[in-house]
Amino acid sequence: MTQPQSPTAGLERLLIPKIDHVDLVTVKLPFVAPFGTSVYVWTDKEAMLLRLESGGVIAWSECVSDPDPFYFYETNGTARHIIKDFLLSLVEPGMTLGELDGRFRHVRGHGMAKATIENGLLILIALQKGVPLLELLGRPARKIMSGISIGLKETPDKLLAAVEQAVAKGYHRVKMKIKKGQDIDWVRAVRARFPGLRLMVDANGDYSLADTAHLRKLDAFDLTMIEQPLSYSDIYEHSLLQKELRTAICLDESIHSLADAAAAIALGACRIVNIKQGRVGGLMESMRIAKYCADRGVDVWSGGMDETGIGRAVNIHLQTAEGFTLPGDTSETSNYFDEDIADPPVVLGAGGWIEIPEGPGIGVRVVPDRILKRAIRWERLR
Ligand code: OSB
Ligand code: MG
Repeated sequence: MTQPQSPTAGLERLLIPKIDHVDLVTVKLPFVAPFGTSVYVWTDKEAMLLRLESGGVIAWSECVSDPDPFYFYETNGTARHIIKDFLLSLVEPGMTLGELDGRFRHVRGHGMAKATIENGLLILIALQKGVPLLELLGRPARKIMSGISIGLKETPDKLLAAVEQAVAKGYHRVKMKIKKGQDIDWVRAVRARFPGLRLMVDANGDYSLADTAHLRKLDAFDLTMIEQPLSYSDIYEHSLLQKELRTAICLDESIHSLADAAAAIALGACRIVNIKQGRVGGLMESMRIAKYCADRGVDVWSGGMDETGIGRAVNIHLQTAEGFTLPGDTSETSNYFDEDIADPPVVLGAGGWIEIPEGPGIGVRVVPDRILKRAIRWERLR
């Protein structure tokens, strides 16, 4: 039997160019409205950006961590520390991305920090070759499905209004956040108003196994999935819960690597996987997970971290990879920002589809004036 081709074999052979300058630039962008989960409410996006300069070519990548550890253990502070003090010195010109991947494995965890560098290098190499990122990834261009994540609202009416607006725009699916005490009745209200809508919920780990009977009530609403109902760090208890639910469980927070995804699938802890490229350590591990899932009939979609236009574009390119079968958390830029740091913004086209930004690299242009306007910290590392 021949070994199935790894989806990242070609990428692992790419050579790292000489890097002339490395900067970390933190920008702060106000959200158009607060974004609430069961854990925390964010009112702005504080994004740490990596700027790589090589032979006059400039590549930007985005670290998807928040300033706080309320979604994930990594923060902008830990990512800065790991990038500055451990990862950057491992990057040497002339070595392959596969070798770098091997070196990065000596640093335990901290996938968001690793992804920032790996993605930055991939974008840089794509720019230097003059090809779109997806072409470097070996993927054909295609339109991407859209999806919106609606945060917790103060009243059911406000939730219904937000869903109404999303449906009117043509989003392919709607995700609503839930938490204990703000779940069954709220989902029932949305489902009653939008019977045919592709609808899912995300609990961000708010429940425990003691809530099994309560969560089973969600089976009545024909949801495409329930995302991360139990603890952010659990896989095993999700396997017990999945046996009690008709609705598919999707894991988000619990999946940090291909090994985690394999364990979750083997245990029957989920039937769907949310891949956030940053949480799993970058584009290459994302492609490995997506292929692994595709080979086993497990659906995969791209999550989002309410990224600026840089991270948003990376997620769009990633979704051309094999295995991304479901609409992700890829919404219009205007869902989060009045003015982003990159152009053009993401907009839904006809039928709710999203076009891949054209041109070399991620296809969006980082606007220097907007970076300067939004920067709260600028640090030259090399
Ligand atoms: O749980 O998927 C999540 C945003 C921040 C942290 C965690 C999550 C989210 C989202 C929004 O749901 C996704 C997006 O629109 O980018
Ligand atoms: Mg989630």
